Amino acid sequence: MRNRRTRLIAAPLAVVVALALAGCTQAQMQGFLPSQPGLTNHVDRIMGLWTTSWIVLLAVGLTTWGLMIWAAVAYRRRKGQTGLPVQLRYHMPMEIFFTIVPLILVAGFFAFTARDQAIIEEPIEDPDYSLTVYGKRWGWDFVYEREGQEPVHYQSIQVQNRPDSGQLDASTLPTLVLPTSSSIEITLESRDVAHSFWVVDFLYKKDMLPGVTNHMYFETGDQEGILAGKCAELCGEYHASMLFNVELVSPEEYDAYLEGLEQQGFVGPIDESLNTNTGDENIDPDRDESVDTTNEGEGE
Ligand SMILES: [Cu+2]
Repeated sequence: MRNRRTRLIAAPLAVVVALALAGCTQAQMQGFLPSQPGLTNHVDRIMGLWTTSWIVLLAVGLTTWGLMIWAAVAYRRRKGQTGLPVQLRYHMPMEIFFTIVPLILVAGFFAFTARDQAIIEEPIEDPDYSLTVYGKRWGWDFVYEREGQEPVHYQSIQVQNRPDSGQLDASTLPTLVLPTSSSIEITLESRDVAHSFWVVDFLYKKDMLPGVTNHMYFETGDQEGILAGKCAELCGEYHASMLFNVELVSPEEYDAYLEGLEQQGFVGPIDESLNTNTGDENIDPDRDESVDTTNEGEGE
C-alpha cells in the first residue's frame, strides 16, 4: 500500500521535474539575471548563488504554504464541535525543529554568500590591464593605464537630451572600452559625491565615494559586445542620466583605441586635481582662511 502510494506520487513528480529542467530556457536557468555565462569570471558564481538561493527559498515556501493549507483543512471545525480544540504547547521536538531549521538556513545563506564575496573581492596581483574610473555629477572619466607610458584618458560630459523629443540621445553616452580575455583591475573614485559604478551584465556594482579608493577585479571572457552601465547611487538631479556604455573588444582593438586617444592628445592621468570636492587634506594651504570651507549649509 505504502509502496504504491509512493509510486503514485513519485512518478508524476519525476516527470514534472524532468520536463521543467529540459524545458528551461537559458534565461530561466540563470534566474532571469541580465547576463551571459562566462562574460566575466564572476558571473557564473553570482548566478549560481542567486538560483540556488531561489530554489531553497521556493522549497521552504512551498513546504510552509503546504503545511499551512493542510493544517487548515485537516483541523477545520467539524459539525457539532464546540469550544477550543486540544491545544498543543511545549512540544519540544517541534520547537527545536522550527528553531534549528531557520538557523541552518540563515547560516547556509551567510556561508555561501561570504564564500562567494571573498572570491569576488580577491585582488588580482598582476592584472593585464589597470584603469581608473571617476564618477562625477553627472558623467564619467576613464583613465587607461599603460605599461611604461603615460596613461591616456577619456573625459565625458553629461548625456544630452535630443532637442526635438527631449529623450535621451544615446549617441552622447560615454563609452568605457575593455579588452576581452584579460584580467582587469578598475580603481573607483568620485570627484564629488557618492556614486556607484554598475555594469549591469557583470552582475556587480561598487560604491565610488569621495576620499575613498575602491577596487574591482575580474577577468573578461572572450565575448565581445556593448553592455549597459549606470550610476547606482542617487547622486542628484541628473542621476538618472548618469549612464555609460561598456564596449568589450579584443586586446588588439583595445590597444588601438588607447593609441587613438594618445593621437587625439588625451594623454595624462586627469587625477584628483580635477575633483570638485577635494576633502580637507587636499585643501590648498594658500587659500583665504576667512572663507568658510565646511560644507555646512550647502544642503547636499
Ligand atoms: Cu551618480
